[in-house]
Amino acid sequence: MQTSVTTIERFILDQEDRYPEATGELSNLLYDIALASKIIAAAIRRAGLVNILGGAGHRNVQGEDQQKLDVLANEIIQNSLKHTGRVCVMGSEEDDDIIPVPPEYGVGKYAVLFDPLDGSSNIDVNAAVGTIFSIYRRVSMEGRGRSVDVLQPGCKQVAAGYVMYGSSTMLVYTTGQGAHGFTLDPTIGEFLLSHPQIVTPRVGTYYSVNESNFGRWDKAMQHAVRGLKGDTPDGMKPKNSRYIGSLVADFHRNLIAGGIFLYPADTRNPQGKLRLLYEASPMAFIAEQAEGSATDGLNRILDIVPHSLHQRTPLVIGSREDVGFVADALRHAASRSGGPISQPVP
Ligand code: FDP
Repeated sequence: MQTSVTTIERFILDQEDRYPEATGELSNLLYDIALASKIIAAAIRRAGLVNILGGAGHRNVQGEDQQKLDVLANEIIQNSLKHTGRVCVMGSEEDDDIIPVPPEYGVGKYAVLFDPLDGSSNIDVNAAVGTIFSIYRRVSMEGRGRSVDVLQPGCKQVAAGYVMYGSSTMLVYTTGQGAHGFTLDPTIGEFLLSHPQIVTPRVGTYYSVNESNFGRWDKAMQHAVRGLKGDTPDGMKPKNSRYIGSLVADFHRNLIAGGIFLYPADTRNPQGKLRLLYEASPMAFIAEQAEGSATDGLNRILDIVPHSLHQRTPLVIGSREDVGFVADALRHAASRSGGPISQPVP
């Protein structure tokens, strides 16, 4: 039996020690989120038993059916954060507007955004789902938090992470000092350091995309994806296809094994499907910290300045050379046609 392990608490505190000016607030906030994710993990494990699967009977702001676990996970995270005095405002993929901290609680210097249960269409089939979070330092000078505190480009994130509820529960986070992964040991209820300083391969093995949308992409994107499969003269060594349809699970596999995940714009989703603030930006921060990269096809995700809370973006993320290959293919196509890039096929 191993007698020396690194818990997430110890790891976060060790990292904080490198910054003598740190107050410990961010560390505690990360720990609050880790605790919330353990409660969500426990709820997911019990889901099949306590019959809480299925739609909760109303639609969320994206027009999607809400699953009961989405609602539960959303509540769990908000309840774990609102009373701490560390947060000034929250934003959730499940809520239309920013979520103020209730007046009876104090506010702190951080704005937290989260997708409480991403990939929720997978819940009923027992496939992996996840929680994604993103933390910004507030920019408003006083009072309670406002929209301006959450509408910040991804490069301003102070921390981001995700929790994957799979065959085991894993938490991966970054504060800008590399990306680190922890696995929940259910016997002691602690996240233990299992993947320190993750570095994703420069060239990946996998490509992950919903290819049933192929006919809805523009020609340039079609060419790029064919290239990933090695089907074009300018293409790469063919990659293997893997697509779960759960961003956290698809991203995590590619992060560890190497690969590229794409959710391009298409005729049904002209701005892309995924949300900039809840999905793309936090994943992009982690990808870059693991030496990968993330674009909307051409532009760095972390540089996009959001104009609305639920803004969507195309996303191309993963191994650096693969993401670069797609950008090159899109640029070439644009220069050949002389037209704009990434316009969906009419
Ligand atoms: P879901 O709709 O199940 O919540 O943005 C949500 C998301 O899942 C991502 O997790 C996933 O990568 C993507 O949508 C899957 O979309 P498609 O079903 O259109 O492939």
